[in-house]
Amino acid sequence: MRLIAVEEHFLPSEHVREVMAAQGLPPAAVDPLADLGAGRVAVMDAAGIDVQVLSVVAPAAQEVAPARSADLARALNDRAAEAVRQYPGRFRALASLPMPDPEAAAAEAFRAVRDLGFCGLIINGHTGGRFLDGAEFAPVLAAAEELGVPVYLHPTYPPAAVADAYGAGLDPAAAALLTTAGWGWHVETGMHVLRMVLGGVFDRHPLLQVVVGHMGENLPFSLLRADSVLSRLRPGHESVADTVRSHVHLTISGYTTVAPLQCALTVFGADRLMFATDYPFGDPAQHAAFLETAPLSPEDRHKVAHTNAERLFGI
Ligand code: GRE
Ligand code: ZN
Repeated sequence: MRLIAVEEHFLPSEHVREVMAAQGLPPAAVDPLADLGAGRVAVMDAAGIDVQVLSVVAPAAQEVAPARSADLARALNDRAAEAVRQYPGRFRALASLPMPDPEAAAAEAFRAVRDLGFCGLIINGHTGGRFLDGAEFAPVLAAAEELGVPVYLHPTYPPAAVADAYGAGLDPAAAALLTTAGWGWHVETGMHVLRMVLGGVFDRHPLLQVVVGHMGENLPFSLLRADSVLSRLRPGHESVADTVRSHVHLTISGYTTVAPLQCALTVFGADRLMFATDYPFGDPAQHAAFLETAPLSPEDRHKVAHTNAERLFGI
């Protein structure tokens, strides 16, 4: 069975310092992130993964000065394009965008998709505390619509006020993990999607399709509760739950247990769920084994493994 993994990260070693400067320290997995060559392909082969859709690790080009972000995003995208050329058929890529300069971000989206053949865009959460319902980001979302490619909405490090509030009084290491991969990233990304609905993003951008990882960033579990509270804010509109389910796709990245999978399938359906491993933070072999043994019909297993990604990303 063809296997396409759609949230697979990289970070060229020459950009580690600049990309991770906002966090004060580089991510632990620098070596596998930097490898876009034979080592990465060997990991894919060992797990039975045919295609990795590459993206730069968060926050990519979103935490640098606006004047620098466009050059940084271009350099990161050029490196991904080189890997795709070197391993045709094994790699595709999502464009990193200079979100601090939204007009430049829209221009880079056009360059990456039209000139470099990228199959989607990735946006790492908020940009300087601003979310995608902000009017200044309309050119980027309009570019995604015009190009016909999805936007992968990936978690990023929380705004300082959020990290301070939820980290206060905790051991610094515990605070850092609780507000990121241990919980905070995921609720923030689910909330970002709901902000987009309430802020009218999908009314203004009816063709926009968004992908979120981590088995839906808590949306499958909480969508109907949110719907019952929030839909009354939008009388005369499609319900919040239906809006989310017609604009948002999920990936399993980082999740290899059955209960959340069943919740995602029940609430979103098998046509909106895709395989991803969050490499190198997730274990590709473990994710592949999970998909192989998960309680899915043969038809749904094919949808999650490759058919949905082929259709959405044009792979
Ligand atoms: C991710 O990209 O989702 C990620 C990281 C770092 C640690 C864990 C994780 O970038 O899931
Ligand atoms: Zn990730």
